[in-house]
Amino acid sequence: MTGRRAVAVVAAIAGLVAAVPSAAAQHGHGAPEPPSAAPVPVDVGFDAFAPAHVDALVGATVRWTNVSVRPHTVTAQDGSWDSGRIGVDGVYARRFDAVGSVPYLCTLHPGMRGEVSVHDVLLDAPSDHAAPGRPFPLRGRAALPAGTEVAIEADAGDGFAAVAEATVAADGTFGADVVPETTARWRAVAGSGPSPAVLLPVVDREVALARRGHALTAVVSPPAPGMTVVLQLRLRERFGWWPVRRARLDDRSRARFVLRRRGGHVPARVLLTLGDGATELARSRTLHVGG
Ligand SMILES: [Cu+2]
Repeated sequence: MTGRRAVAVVAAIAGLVAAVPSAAAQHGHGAPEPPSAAPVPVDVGFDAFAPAHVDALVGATVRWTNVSVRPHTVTAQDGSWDSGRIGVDGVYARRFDAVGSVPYLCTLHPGMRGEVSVHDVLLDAPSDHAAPGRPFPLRGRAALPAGTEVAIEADAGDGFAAVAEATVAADGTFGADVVPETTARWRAVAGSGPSPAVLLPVVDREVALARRGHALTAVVSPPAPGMTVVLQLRLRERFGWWPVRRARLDDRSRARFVLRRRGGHVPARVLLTLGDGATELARSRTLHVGG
């Protein structure tokens, strides 16, 4: 039943505790890339650009790669620049230094159209859902001097309103922890105008925890397959709750932890977290394992 498709984790607690520092040091998968990061990639397909719309920071390079079996061009709609023929597997890169929208097309197949939107400020699309009333880290990048103030705005249906402020760091990134109550669109405002809006879904989730023998099964509802859960144990020798194992919810929104421990009862609970494994969204009741 549950065990087959569940994430089965078998580990000795002693070994898990020893592994905690390395787990804590892991980088969250949603960490923002610095503004000087790799070019924005666009695939040139048989009859379409993918994605057809990209957002880029001022000064960023967009890189088109012909992944199809015939030649194409990347040509500004106003004729101001032209890649020439891009052969199969060929690449064309162009840097964009001015804010604004730049429509382009393929002159060989004029139905192929795309657009580059260039901005002073971009908000990273959240990779996780938020929970109501809990802090959520919003991150972004700016092509603006360090120290520039960035207004963080939200629109839950009544129009955008300022919610938080952030400051551009030396590496061009900025961030603010916001506490959303409901699903909303978010944007950053600085320089020449607002960033494109990103949607931050807010979902109130519950973590049910059941024990059978040495196995703990966590079920998150509403379903959240792929999201991160963390098993915590309250360890007397560590003076509190410690994360001992991290897992991803399977396609049935479950995770299974199998514990082996000699002697003594240990309180255990499971947290639903952001991808960083640290920012809590919901937590289960506490059960006792071992003994
Ligand atoms: Cu073409």
